[in-house]
Amino acid sequence: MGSESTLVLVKPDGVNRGIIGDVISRLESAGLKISGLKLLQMDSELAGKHYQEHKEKPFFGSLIEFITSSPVVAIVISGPDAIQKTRTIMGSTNPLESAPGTIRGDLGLTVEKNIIHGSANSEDAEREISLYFKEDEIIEYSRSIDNWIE
Ligand code: 3AN
Repeated sequence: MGSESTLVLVKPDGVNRGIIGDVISRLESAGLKISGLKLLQMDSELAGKHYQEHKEKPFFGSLIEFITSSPVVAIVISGPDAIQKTRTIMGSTNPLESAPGTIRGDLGLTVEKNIIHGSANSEDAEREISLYFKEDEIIEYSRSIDNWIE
């Protein structure tokens, strides 16, 4: 598969527990590349756009409240199969069901406090990246290690 990009958020629980570096390290260690990175405070408008598919869900209100409760780190992650690779490293939504070795399996607590968001598919990735990053905030570059990864 060719290189693709996905949107990762280190959620408020990850930021406040001081494990931003651990999350980033796990993604980097898997060969994925950071193409964009920022700390930001989400407001309810951005949160509503981000979670638009969950608007009708009973947990929507608490989801918005949680994601806007403190800063988050937004990251554009790139690499071969970056979307699926990131989802695999994340683990499943419920940390109790996530495999050990995944971010949520090792560090997550509940379906809400599950540390990380990663785009579900290429359509979501494109839409979500554009919510957080302007074009000139995403940087394409080569690393010498890319020869060993791609
Ligand atoms: P994922 O983040 O694994 O793709 P989604 O897209 O099904 O999961 O859900 C988006 C977010 O909504 C989850 N990361 C989680 O924080 C929250 N969420 C999902 N299901 C529930 C639930 N039953 N109760 C509370 N929050 C939930």
